[in-house]
Amino acid sequence: MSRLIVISNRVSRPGTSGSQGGLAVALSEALRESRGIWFGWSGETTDHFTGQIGFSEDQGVKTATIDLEEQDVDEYYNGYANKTLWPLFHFRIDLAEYARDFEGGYNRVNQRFADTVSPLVEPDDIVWVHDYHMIPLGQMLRQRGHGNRMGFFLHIPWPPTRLLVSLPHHTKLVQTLFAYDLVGFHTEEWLESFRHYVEREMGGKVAGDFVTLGDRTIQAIACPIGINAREFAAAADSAEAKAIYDQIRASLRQQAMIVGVDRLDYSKGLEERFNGYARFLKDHPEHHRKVVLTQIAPPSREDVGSYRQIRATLDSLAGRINGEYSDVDWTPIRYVNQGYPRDKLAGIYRAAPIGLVTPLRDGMNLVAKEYVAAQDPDDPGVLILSRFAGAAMQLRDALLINPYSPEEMSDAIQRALAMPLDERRRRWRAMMDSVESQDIGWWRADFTARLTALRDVEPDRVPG
Ligand code: GDG
Repeated sequence: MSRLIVISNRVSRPGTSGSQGGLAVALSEALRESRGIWFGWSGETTDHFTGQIGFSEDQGVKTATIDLEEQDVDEYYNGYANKTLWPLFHFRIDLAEYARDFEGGYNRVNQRFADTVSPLVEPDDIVWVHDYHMIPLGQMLRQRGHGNRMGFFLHIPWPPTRLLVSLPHHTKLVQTLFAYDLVGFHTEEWLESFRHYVEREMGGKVAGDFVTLGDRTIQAIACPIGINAREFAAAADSAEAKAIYDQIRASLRQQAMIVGVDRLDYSKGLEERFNGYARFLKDHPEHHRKVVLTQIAPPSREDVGSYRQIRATLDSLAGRINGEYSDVDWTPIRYVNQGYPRDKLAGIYRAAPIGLVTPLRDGMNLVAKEYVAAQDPDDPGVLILSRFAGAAMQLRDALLINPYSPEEMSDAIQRALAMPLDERRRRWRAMMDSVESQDIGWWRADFTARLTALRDVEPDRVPG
C-alpha cells in the first residue's frame, strides 16, 4: 500500500481535540492504515520563518507542522484565503478584497509549505492536498521534481466563470490545478463551473472525467463528502446526548425547537434565517409561544472584518426580533455563541423537530447530514435545506428552499410543523439512506482509490 501524505492548512491530532470532526477522523484512519503523514500549519506564529518541522505521533497518526510568521498569517490566511478566495468562491464579490500583498503572501506561504514538505515526500507516496489555501502547492511540488500521484480536493464551491474572472491573475491560479492528477469537487455543479472556465477562458478540452490543457490531462470529478453516519447516530444515543436532550426538552415544555448550527460565517445565511423566522412569527401568530429557534453559532475568523460585521449584525437582529416578540415567559430566539462537544451536539439535533440549514452558498454542508443522522428513526424531525448547499443535490427529501425568500422559509417552517409522521418517516428514510451509503469512509475510499489507480507522472511530463 502506498503511503499517503495529506497536506492542508491545519492538521488535527487525534489525541488533542477530543471532538475531531468526521473529516479529521477519516483522514486519520487513512493515514494510520498507510503509515502516512499529515502536514500543515501549526496555528502558531514565529518571528522568523525557519521551516523547522514539529513532528508528533498520536494514536498511530503522524503529523508534521510548521510555524508561520505573523505577516504570513495576515496575507495568506486572513488575507488571500479568507478575504479574497473564500468570499469570491462563495459568490460574494462584493466582499472580496484583491490586494497584491495577499497574493504575494499566499504564494510565499505555499512555497514555504513546498520547501518544508518536499524532503518528506518519497517517490511512491500519494499526495492529497486540501482546499483553497493550497491551490498552487501541487505545482510547486512538481517544480521540486516530484512525479508522485497527486490529488486536490476543494471543500468550497467553484464559482461561475463570470465571477471568477474578477480575480486578478485568475488564469495563473487555475493553471496550477493542472499539476495535480485528480481534482475533486463536492457536486456536479461546481465541477461544471470548473470545466466551463477551463474551456472558455483557457481553451481546454473536456472529455468525460478528463480535462486537457496543453499537454496535461487531469481527471476532474464530483465526489461528495459525507459524515460518519453510524457514529453520529450512535452519538445521539449517548448518555451526554440524552442528558442535554432532557435538559432542552424540560426547558421547552411543549414548544417545538427549530435548530441551526453554523460557524458564524456570512455564507451560512444566518441573517436570512433570522429574517425568515421573523417572517414566520409575523405570518403565524397562532404559533407564538409554541416555537423556539435555537441558533448555535461559534465565532470564527474574528481577525477578518466581514466576520466581525456579521456578528454585530446578528447580535442586533436577534435582539430586535426577541424584543418585538418575546413575552415574560417566552423568548423566540436562543442565540448561542459557543460550541458544544459532538455528543452534546447530536443530542441538540435530536431535540429539534426541525433542522434549519440556510446557506447562501455552501460546498457541501455537513450540518444538514448530521441533523439527519441524529434523528430518532421512529419520530424523525424535518430538515429544511437551502437549495444552494451542495448537500441539496443528495438530500432531495428535505424541504428545499430559497434562503433569500423569507416567505418560502416561513411556509416551509409551517409545513414542517404540520407534517404527518408517515411523511416525516418516509422523507427521513430516503435522506438517511443517502447519508449512510455515501458516508465519509465512502468519500475517502473513492478519492484515494482513484488516486491509487493512477500511474506516476512520467518525469518528462512534470509540468513546470
Ligand atoms: C467546509 C465547507 C463543507 C459547528 N458548530 C459546532 C460544531 N460544528 C461542526 C459541525 C460540522 C462542521 O462544524 C461544519 O461543517 P460544514 O460542512 O457545515 O461547514 P464548514 O466549516 O464551512 O466546512 C463545507 C465542509 O468544509 C467539508 O468539506 O461541507 O461546505 O464550507 O461538522 O458539526 N461541532 C461541534 N460543536 C459545535 O458547536 N462539536
